[in-house]
Amino acid sequence: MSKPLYLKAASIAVMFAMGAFQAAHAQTATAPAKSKAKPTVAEAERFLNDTESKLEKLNLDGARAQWVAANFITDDTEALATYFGERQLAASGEAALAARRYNGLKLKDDYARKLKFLQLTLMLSDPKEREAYAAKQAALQGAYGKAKYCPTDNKEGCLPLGELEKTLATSRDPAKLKETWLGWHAQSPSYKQMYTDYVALSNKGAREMGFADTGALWRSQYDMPPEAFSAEMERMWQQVKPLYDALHTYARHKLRQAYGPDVVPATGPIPAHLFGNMWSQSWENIYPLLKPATNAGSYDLTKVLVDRNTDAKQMTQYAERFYTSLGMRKLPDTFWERSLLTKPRDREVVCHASAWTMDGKEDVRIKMCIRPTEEEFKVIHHELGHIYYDLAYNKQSFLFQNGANDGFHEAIGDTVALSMTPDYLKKIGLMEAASAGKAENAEIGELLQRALAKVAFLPFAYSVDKWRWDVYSGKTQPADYDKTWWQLREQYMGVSRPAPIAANGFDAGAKYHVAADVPYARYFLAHMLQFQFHRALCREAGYTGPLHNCSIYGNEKAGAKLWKMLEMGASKPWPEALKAVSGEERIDGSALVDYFAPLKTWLDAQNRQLAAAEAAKK
Ligand code: X8Z
Ligand code: ZN
Repeated sequence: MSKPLYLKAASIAVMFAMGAFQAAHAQTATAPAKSKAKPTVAEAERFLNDTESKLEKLNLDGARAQWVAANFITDDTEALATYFGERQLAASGEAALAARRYNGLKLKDDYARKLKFLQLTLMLSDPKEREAYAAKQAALQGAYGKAKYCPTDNKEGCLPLGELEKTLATSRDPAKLKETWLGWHAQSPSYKQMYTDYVALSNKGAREMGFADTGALWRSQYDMPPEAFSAEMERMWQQVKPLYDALHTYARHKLRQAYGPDVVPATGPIPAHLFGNMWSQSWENIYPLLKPATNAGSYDLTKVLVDRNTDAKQMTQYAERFYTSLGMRKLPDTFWERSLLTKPRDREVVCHASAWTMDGKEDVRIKMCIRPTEEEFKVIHHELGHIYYDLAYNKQSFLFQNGANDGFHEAIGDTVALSMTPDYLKKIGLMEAASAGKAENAEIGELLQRALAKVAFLPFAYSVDKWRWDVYSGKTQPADYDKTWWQLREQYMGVSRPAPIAANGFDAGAKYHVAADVPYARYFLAHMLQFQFHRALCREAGYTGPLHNCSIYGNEKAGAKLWKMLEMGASKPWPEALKAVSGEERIDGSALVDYFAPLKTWLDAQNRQLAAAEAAKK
């Protein structure tokens, strides 16, 4: 059930339990079903049309149940989400089995694609197991959404994740940071057993469908064999790794200056609580500690938003205006009526930002506890990327109402946010016309800030699913969850746990996407794709300068090109969608590397100087 496909939640996700659905590209499972007469093409087409309408209807019910459960966490809404989740799982499993009968028929491309999609799902034939699976999934969502850390002195009461994240972002007291980090990570062990049981059920469902395990099902979604997908991920990681290494080395020098050698070691991994983010997945909040010494620019978008009392609706409207400047439509009225934009005071909600399409038509919404920060300003652009994708493909038939692959869905809003240059901010009145852009190192400062969000993220995004693939394959057993989680964190990110591993801990479960079982490789892909899209759209706009200064704001020609790709939805294999916008057919790290090339040169020089200065001190 509810696998918020790209946290575009509800929609198809629900029944295609893995978001596996747009795996047009995947191999279909084996084992043909028993059949009486030889099936015909006409019969297959009828089956696909009927099944599509049936699933579409169930999806709407499921989406509503999930929406309510995420907006109002109670035992009752959890039970409703479970009820509809089980029904969807039953229907999608049944459809997948029935679909097998038509494998091998020579169908028109669209129908062949739909037949494949239908078989990229879990299938649990035992109703009890289906219910248990759906119940655990709903309960895990709820448990994560409700989790709070109650400090022992309890002066401030119990703190929800949003408060803890604020401390991680703004405090520079290592003891406070560590306590906060540990406080949040002490919550997830309470649902470790539930997660473990859930993984077993999920694997059972994947195996019933003929996949080796759920991880194999996830990796089967990319128009290539699952092993080829793992190899592609590794290829891309190797492309960007030198840039990450340079950033990590620079961060170490600066963090040592800020916190001292007792807190930040000269070699080996750096403690995870010092990066300004609960998962060390984005380092943009520690930009003030890392900014170039000679950079006079000190523009702070968060401060501007706070000083002006910019509210959640206004923040969202800024994002909407970006999309309309590209020639896209305004958001439907129901978006504003039905979205959740601020954290309610009197009830529990899942605050992790998500975008939803309910009916596959106009009923689109976001759910987000917006705070007035630069980080959240970008997240709203990200969420509206999902929403505009949903709106663009709403003329496609139900099974094609999805991204070209899940990385595409995650990349659209980020692509738009890459156009938030100082010139753009000045144009929309969020930056003084006179400020920034003049200081000696202003451009390097801006690039560094971007890299702290985008480059720091890469090994995190890569390793989350590396961990999960091993969990699903059984290579990592529950007793070793934390051990392997931290091995990967150390190996890829160069960060370490701020304290020894806790007995029966569940640090991975302190991340939303693990608790909610949302695949994560999509974000890694999105970080490659958004730079490819940005480069292509800037070209379309006739821009020829350095990519980090390009903004497509107001450029309808670039907007039209993007919209053309969005409209395709999942109707064609993703390389065709990529080609439509960029002329390229491969997801690749070179656009990202190009974008940050001036920063890489600067980081290498800084690292040489800083290393020499440290050596001289000894
Ligand atoms: O989960 C999200 C979005 C919703 S799809 C807010 N993101 C990932 C995360 O927060 O871990 C966006 C970037 C990575
Ligand atoms: Zn997203």
